[in-house]
Amino acid sequence: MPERITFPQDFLWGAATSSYQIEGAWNEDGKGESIWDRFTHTPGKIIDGSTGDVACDHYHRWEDDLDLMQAMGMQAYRFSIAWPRILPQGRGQVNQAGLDFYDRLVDGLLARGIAPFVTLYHWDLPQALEDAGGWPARATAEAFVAYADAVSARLGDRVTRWITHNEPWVAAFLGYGMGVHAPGVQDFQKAAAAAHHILLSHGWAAPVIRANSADAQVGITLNLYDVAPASPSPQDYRAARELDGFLNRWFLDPIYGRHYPQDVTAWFERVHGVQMNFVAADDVNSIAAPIDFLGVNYYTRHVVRAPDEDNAPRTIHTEDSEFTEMGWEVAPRSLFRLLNRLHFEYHIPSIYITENGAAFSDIVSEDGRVHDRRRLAYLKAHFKAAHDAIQCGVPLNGYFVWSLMDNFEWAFGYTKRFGIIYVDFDAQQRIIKDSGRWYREVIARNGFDD
Ligand code: IFM
Repeated sequence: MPERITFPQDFLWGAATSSYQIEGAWNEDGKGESIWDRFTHTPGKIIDGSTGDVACDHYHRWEDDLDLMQAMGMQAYRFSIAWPRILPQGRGQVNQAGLDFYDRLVDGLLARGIAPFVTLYHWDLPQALEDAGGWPARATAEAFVAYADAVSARLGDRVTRWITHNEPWVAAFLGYGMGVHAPGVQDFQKAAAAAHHILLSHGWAAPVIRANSADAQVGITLNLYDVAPASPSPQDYRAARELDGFLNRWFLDPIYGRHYPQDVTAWFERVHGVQMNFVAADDVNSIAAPIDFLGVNYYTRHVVRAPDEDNAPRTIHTEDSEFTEMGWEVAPRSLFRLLNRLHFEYHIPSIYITENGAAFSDIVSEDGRVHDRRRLAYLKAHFKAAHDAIQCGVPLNGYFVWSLMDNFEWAFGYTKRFGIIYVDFDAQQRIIKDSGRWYREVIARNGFDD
């Protein structure tokens, strides 16, 4: 007999996207240049030489996309706002046409009974702000607050769920440390300063959003991992603790009022020469501004082995595990462990999974369908893990699949497909994949048979 898995009555099911990955229209209606426009227009940065200039052309096709969401029974939609559409120079003059686009989008969602979850920053920083120092400069955090003010003043009467930032670790360390994301800087001192200013801007913006949006629930989304040692050796334990500090605790601790973890600041200094001279007296209190929920982006776990030399710890691939096209291990039980850890260690009152999904290579079959069996299995296993966590008392309130549709996967261009809707980028045709069809049933039944 299959086991019936049922979620709590008010559990929200949705899907997520981000502006640069789907919108296109990179220079229309007064939009300014973003760091991702500049980065993708620079030869050699993106694996397939592609850009987000057109992407899914969602800027022009948003009504059809919302109709598709409605047909799939989506209850919530997480999308991000392109800062340079609102403030082409990053600060100063507001571009009304940019705000109008998101105003229509929000109304379109509400008219279809879909709750908007707005992310203010999903990596498309106005290039003008980057030219003035980018996230390593404190002034960018101040500019973010003015931007959050402009957006929440316009949409705050209808939008109640606000996410300040998406994955600060990625924005800071891939963008300014390793240089594989925009703006392509390789400087760990700058990356650490960027991470700090992103968190600071989050803390400063939270009360501003609340002032503009009476029923606002404000949160932040982090990319989090279950990190385990490869063996019981003290060396591997230490390496796992370091990676956990770098990826998870560096963000969770200050957000939840515990300041920056000292073992990680020491590690940063030892391994990357980072000085924490960018932290001003009251910053840790600002970062710890009360928030209503935590957004968790979960994709994989890390099994860690100590490095030979005193360098960054290494993630190893476990034999017999399944891996996605990103090379990420499929590890649903680690989602269960992570959610429990967040609940018991940080006492978080409300959690949403704001992203979870998998890249697999999809083909359109002769019957015109996309039989993405592995993605369906991935989602099912992760939904089950989330359900188990709820049984343990974890206050998980909703789940957003990444992604609503195939899109521009950053440095990988269009070579990785994460969607539950297939996109033919030449014809801009959409096909709901088998995973999307199955997801429609899950939403309708608020659960599934295991
Ligand atoms: O596509 C990204 C998204 O923008 C942020 N989280 C991870 C996804 C998959 O890499």
